[in-house]
Amino acid sequence: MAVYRPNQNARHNQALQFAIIAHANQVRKGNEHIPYVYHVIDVAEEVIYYSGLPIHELELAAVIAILHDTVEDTIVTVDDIRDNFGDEVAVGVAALSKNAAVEEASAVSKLEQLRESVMRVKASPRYVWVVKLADRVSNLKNFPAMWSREKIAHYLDEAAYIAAELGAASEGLHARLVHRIAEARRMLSIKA
Ligand SMILES: [Mn+2]
Repeated sequence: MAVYRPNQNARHNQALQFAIIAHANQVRKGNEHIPYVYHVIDVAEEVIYYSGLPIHELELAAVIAILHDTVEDTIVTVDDIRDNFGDEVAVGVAALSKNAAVEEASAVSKLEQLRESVMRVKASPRYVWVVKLADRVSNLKNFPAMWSREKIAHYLDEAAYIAAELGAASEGLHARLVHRIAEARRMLSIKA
């Protein structure tokens, strides 16, 4: 069976350099000592180690993982991604970026925003689903210090919804996510 070797993959390395530059001035929420790009590398590693995708889809998923927050969080546009990485990657990153129009319509509740974002991922190939699962696995590793118990509990409910809706794309990442949710809920109940 072919093994995915990121260090020998030109597009993977190009994506890393692109993300490092795009997120250069950004730090993790609630932990300003951690450069933001650490998160997207973690998401790509979750995809590579646990998604179980065949190698071609795995390469696409890893590249999309590395770039998944560039459009939402930086000045990079979907057209920039398309010019540098092609249409499949651009469409994947677009599906994983918050829809600004939906977000700005204040009538749209957080729950509807989540449903809309999961729906967009569901309409995409499964190599996009696995990035959404891996993103949430990564985000459950540490919570920003300023988050309240209620906020964390709500975030875990959202994660459970994502696991239920998208888990079919990867047994490995579904298991990772379900495990993280259970662990975090247990920690929350201990802190109470
Ligand atoms: Mn992310």
